[in-house]
Formats: sequence, structure tokens, C-alpha cells
Amino acid sequence: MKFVDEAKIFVKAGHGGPGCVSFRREKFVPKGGPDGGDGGKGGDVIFRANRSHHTLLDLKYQQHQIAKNGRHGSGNNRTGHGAEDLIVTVPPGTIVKDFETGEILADLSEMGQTFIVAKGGMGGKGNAHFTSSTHQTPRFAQEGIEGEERWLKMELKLLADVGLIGFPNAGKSTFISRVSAARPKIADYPFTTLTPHLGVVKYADSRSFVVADIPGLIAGAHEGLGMGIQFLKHVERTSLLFHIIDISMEPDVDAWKNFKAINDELGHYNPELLDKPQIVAINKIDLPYVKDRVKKEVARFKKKGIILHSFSAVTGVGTQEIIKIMVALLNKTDIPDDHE
Ligand SMILES: Nc1nc2c(ncn2[C@@H]2O[C@H](COP(=O)(O)OP(=O)(O)OP(=O)(O)O)[C@@H](O)[C@H]2O)c(=O)[nH]1
Ligand SMILES: [Mg+2]
Repeated sequence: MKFVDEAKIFVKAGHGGPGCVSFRREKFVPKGGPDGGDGGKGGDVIFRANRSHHTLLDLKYQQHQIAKNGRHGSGNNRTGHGAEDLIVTVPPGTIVKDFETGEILADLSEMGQTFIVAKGGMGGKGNAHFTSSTHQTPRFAQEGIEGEERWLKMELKLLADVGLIGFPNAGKSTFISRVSAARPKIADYPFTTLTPHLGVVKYADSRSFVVADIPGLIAGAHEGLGMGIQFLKHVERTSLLFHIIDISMEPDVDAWKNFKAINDELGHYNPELLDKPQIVAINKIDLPYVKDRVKKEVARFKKKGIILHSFSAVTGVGTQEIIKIMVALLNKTDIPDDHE
């Protein structure tokens, strides 16, 4: 399915139904009083977050979301039917902004959360409301009130606990496929992953957390190189980042330089990303060449004040230790010593 994380849409709530002008007509009552009922209320447009939706694709193709109008009032003091509200389902993590001002109107991050984005107009009052001692036969009723309408900018920022970052081919998708039921495409060429996706990692006591796999970053991504940096919005709301480093490609690949390059790109997108805790690890230690170099790299990173872990997403060596560290950081408990 196509992944869409932005959409511009127009919403319009229903018009209130007009009030009715009517007079009672009964046998033997020559001059019945006014009995025109009120119009019904127009339908609201309501957004509701539901996990049944993973992208804003539906809204991209249904740009106009218009609720129905309230019905006319009628004689005999009958109020017109109120129109049903229009419920629009959006994925959790959807941010609703006013298109003109950019003001955030709602952040639908909880499952089931709702927001009335356009209120339906009230129905007009029927002529029965307008009798007075001096005015016994009002021949007018109110029009219904217009429903609210506005243009909106919808933005989806996926909700995950851990964001995977690294160069293309580092093994991000291999990692998520090993630790969760997610089955993203994995291949030995760069930019295999083109859209973000989520995986649920289950651990002890049937608890779980969510990991977001995103496309690979390269130096200069903030200038549009590779896949750019826009998809970093999907790790903006994570509690921590898992930075996967790959030193398997060339003998002279510089792990520290690559680590810095990725962090530079994070800073360009949003400096707050640099404040998130980052677990840093070298992948592919099943390859003898990588394994041989790990010790040296660990020492180098340590000098810079960074703990470097290592694992193999293919064989699974070290992955459970990484999960334990993630759980500890997410739950803000102590990290087990033996894995530092
Ligand atoms: N030997 C070995 N190869 C691995 C390991 N993890 C990943 N690979 C291989 O590295 C290549 C890239 O893996 P992906 O998981 O697609 O990498 P990615 O980081 O998701 O790449 P992009 O989606 O392009 O950003 C694939 O050929 C994987 O089989 C590992 O632990 N050991
Ligand atoms: Mg990938």
C-alpha cells in the first residue's frame, strides 16, 4: 500500500435546516396559531484516530470531506432531523493544522481519540417561536446557520518508541525483521526501504514496544541527496534512536566519520533529535573481517565518550542484549552492566 504522510483537505460541516412557517389548521378552530417547527442541526465533521489506518492515503484521494445538512422543520411543531456527523478515520499520530495559519488544531495520538474539526450549523427556529402579544401571526422563520468550513493540512508522524537510523545497507530492516513480525524488503543494494514502517517487539511479561524502520541516510541528505531527510519526522516522536553502523563494505570505512555524518543529518533536520538517547552498534559481526575490527572501534568510540555495541542481525548474536538495553532505556531502569 502506498505510504502517504501529508495531505491537504477541505472540510465542511452541514448547514442547519431552515425553520418552518406554518399555521395550525383544525376543524372548528378558525385561526390556528403558528406551529412551524425548527430546522435540524447540520452534521459535524469529526476525525477519529484508529489503527485500522496506517497512512493518509484515503484523504489524499478524497480531498473534500463534507457532512450532510440538517432537515427542514415542518408543521405541527415538528423539528427537522439533525444530520449524522461525518466520521473520518485517520491513523494515530495524525497532526491537524489550519492550512492558512499553520496553527496546530489537534494531535490525534491516542487510539480512539476524536476531534470535531468543523461544527455543524444550528437549525433555524420555526415561526412558532416568534409569536408575541403584538404579533400573533409571524410569517417568517429563521434560516439555518452555515456549517463551519476550512482547509487543513494533515501530517502523519508515526508513533514509535525506537527509531532505527543509519546508512543504507546497514541492516536496519534485517534487524526489525529479526526482532518483530515486520517483514520489510531486505536487499544488498542501498535504499531498499523507501517508506517507513513499524514493527512490534515483544518481550517479557507480554509487554512490547514499537520500532520504526526508515530509509537510510547519507551525508548531504539534508540537501536532498539520497532519499533526503523528510522521513526523519517519523522518528521525531520516538524515545530513543538505535544507530546501526556498517563497516563491512570497504576495508578503510571510517566508523566514526559515518557516525558523525548521520548525526549531522539529524541535526540539520531537527537539533532536538540529537538530545534523544542513542544506542550505537556495529552490525554484521558474523563476518570475520568485521569481528576482527570491532575491538579497535569500541576503544575509539570509548575515547569519545560513546559506548559502542555490536551484534549480527543475520545470526542474532547480540540482538537480545540490544533489546534489553532498549527496554531498560524505555522503562528508565538501569542498563545491565555486562552489555556495556
Ligand atoms: N553478513 C551480514 N549481512 C547482513 C547483516 N544484516 C544485514 N545484512 C545484509 O546487508 C544488506 C542490507 O540489509 P538491509 O536490512 O536491507 O539494510 P537497510 O539498512 O535496511 O538498508 P536500506 O533499506 O537500503 O536503508 C542485506 O544484503 C542483508 O542481508 C548481518 O548481520 N550480517
Ligand atoms: Mg531497509
